[in-house]
Amino acid sequence: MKLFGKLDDDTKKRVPPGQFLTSRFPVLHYGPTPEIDLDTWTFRVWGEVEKPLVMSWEEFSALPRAKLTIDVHCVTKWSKLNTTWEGVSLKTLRELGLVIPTEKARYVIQHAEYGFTTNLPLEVMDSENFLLATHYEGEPITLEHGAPLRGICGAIPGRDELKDVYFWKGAKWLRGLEFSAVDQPGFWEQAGYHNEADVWLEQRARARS
Ligand SMILES: Nc1nc2c(c(=O)[nH]1)N[C@H]1C(S)=C(S)[C@@H](COP(=O)(O)O)O[C@H]1N2
Ligand SMILES: [Mo]
Repeated sequence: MKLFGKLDDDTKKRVPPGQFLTSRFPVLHYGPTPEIDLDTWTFRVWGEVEKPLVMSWEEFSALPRAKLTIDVHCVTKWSKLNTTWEGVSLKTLRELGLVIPTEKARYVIQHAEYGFTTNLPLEVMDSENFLLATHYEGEPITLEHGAPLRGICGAIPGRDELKDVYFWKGAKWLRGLEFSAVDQPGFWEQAGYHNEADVWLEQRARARS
């Protein structure tokens, strides 16, 4: 492919080692696409928080939203630059007092439909390049991409101090967040993917012991 040869230096810097660019938006997940009923849908927060939270779709969609443009990097080696999302940040949930992690909270486990989970350190979920997203490119996220709510994570160009993790660390069809004192490797992490998933360090597969 000649594609990479045409990239300017600034763009090349945004492509992590071992990745190639795509302008498509591949759909990748394990298992079937769920059916969602927004009338009975809930978003829950539990575990190491001062008080558990349950919100309806109506309540969740009334929360203040933030916009985020990130480069996303899939462990299967495709990267997509400049994807724009809208949704609710963990920072907003904290500022509104809806989520108050306890002193013991160190990790956040995203729980999705069909029991899919993925885990991140609290400080990664808390940072600017992670969002609980409801919209993609100005439109509600489509069902195959994780409607009505998914975690998203990626790289903000120029913000080298932020940790960038592979896209599997954002759960599609997200239904809740579990705060935990101990780490709990999720679905792909248990299947052999690297627990930390740093895209610049190419932490793709778990090191074999
Ligand atoms: N619920 C759920 N979320 C998931 C996955 C999954 O299997 N189930 N796969 C992850 C992986 S490996 C990737 S690369 C992204 C893909 O998101 P996309 O289909 O919108 O491109 O979703 C992530 N979130
Ligand atoms: Mo992936």
